[in-house]
Amino acid sequence: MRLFVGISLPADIRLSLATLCSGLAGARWVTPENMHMTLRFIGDADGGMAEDLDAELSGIQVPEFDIKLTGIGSFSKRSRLRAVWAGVETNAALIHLQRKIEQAAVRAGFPPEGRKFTPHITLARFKTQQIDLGDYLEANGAFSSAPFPLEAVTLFESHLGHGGSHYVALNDYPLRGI
Ligand code: 3AM
Repeated sequence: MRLFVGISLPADIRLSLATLCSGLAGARWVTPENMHMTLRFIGDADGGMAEDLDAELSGIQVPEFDIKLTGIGSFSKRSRLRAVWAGVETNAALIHLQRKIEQAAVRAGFPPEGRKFTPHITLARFKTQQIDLGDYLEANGAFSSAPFPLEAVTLFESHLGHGGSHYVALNDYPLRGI
């Protein structure tokens, strides 16, 4: 199974993100039910490793905290636009939580993630070459959400399909006080 650890977003936040999902030619927009924040992509795991990961994630002790979405960013590869996303206001508690999840993944036997953590919520993916984001950023770049509590981390299974991926929550790990 193909796994990742992430955050489910409240319905009202997903609805406000959906207002950002138009006005870019060639975009494959993420549907509101698929919107999430990835904390750690895990990739393929067999049942035993998934169980070890589940046990490690259950042991994480981090207090609940608020996050706030702000701004629009993008990822490109070899100067080709790959994704447009909503950003997250700088948040030391979120970085701390992500480190704990990284440690849990490594303890469960997965290779360390080499890439820097850039918290984001993907809104659109692209396969085409030249896309000018200028008008879109002018219209949407000032986006921000109300702060909302991050109450749990979720282990997701990702199913790749012709119509796009869909994600199934396998388990939630509530944040709690220490
Ligand atoms: O949260 P986003 O949408 O940015 O692109 C995939 C998605 O990211 C990413 O993991 C999230 C859940 O599927 N992903 C897919 N394959 C990946 C890989 N090989 C990957 N991230 C890193 N390495």
